[in-house]
Amino acid sequence: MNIILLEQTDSTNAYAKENLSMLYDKTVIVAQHQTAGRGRLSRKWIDLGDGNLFLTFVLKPSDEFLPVYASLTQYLSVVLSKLLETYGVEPQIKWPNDVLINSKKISGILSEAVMRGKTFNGLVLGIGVNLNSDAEIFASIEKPATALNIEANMFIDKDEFTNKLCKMFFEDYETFLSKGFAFIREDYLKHANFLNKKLAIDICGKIIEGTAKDLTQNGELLLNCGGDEKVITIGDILWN
Ligand code: BT5
Repeated sequence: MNIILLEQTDSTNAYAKENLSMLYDKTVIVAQHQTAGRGRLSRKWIDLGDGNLFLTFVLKPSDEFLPVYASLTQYLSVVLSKLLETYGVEPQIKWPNDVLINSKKISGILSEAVMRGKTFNGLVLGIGVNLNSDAEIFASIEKPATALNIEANMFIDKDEFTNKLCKMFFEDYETFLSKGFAFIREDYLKHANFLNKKLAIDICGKIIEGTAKDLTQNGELLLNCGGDEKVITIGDILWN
């Protein structure tokens, strides 16, 4: 594993994509600051200051895209949840991969596949974790958010946290790739906060309502919509 530390960049995912051909498999990019952090669907990831983590894993596992790569974000959400637990907090996973504490978002994950024409060049798997933030700063985010220093009531050593996250991620990475979602299913479900609840899901602007019944073997959401079972592969859970 190589680590590249940047003082500032627009987005660690964008940096990784732009420099992908020069980066080895399993390179980790960490930025002290992000000026244009990205979320999904053109949303933004806000830089809450120095003590927070902005990290991208550069992954080049094969020459073709395999379906298991789609659940790497869920794998990372489980790795992060296990690490957060060592700080004495109780993380919850909101499908597919947001990590929350006390129903407030502490982390977001964004995976992007990089294609050149039809050739798969690799994945950039980005994660933002709020580690040290002032409570007042969350007003700049329109949804409930939190940071580990607030939830664990202690200063968080960012380097130590980063090293542990990378170590835990790569420890089971190859096993996850060979076994798929089944490998993390139990741990994922232990943290899931959405099962057997009535949910509204925003699927690219279309809202679907139903009860979350289970996950498929690939980590997709099984939603019961008035007796009709739907498999949801992408979308955002909206809370009422
Ligand atoms: C995500 O998108 O949650 C994925 C965020 C991934 C960020 C990392 S940082 C390193 C790497 N480089 C990047 O440029 N990105 C990745 P999404 O599910 O679309 O959620 C975005 C929403 O989360 C925003 O619209 C806000 O509501 C909320 N949000 C933004 N910044 C936040 C923060 N710092 N803490 C908690 N919530 C935040």
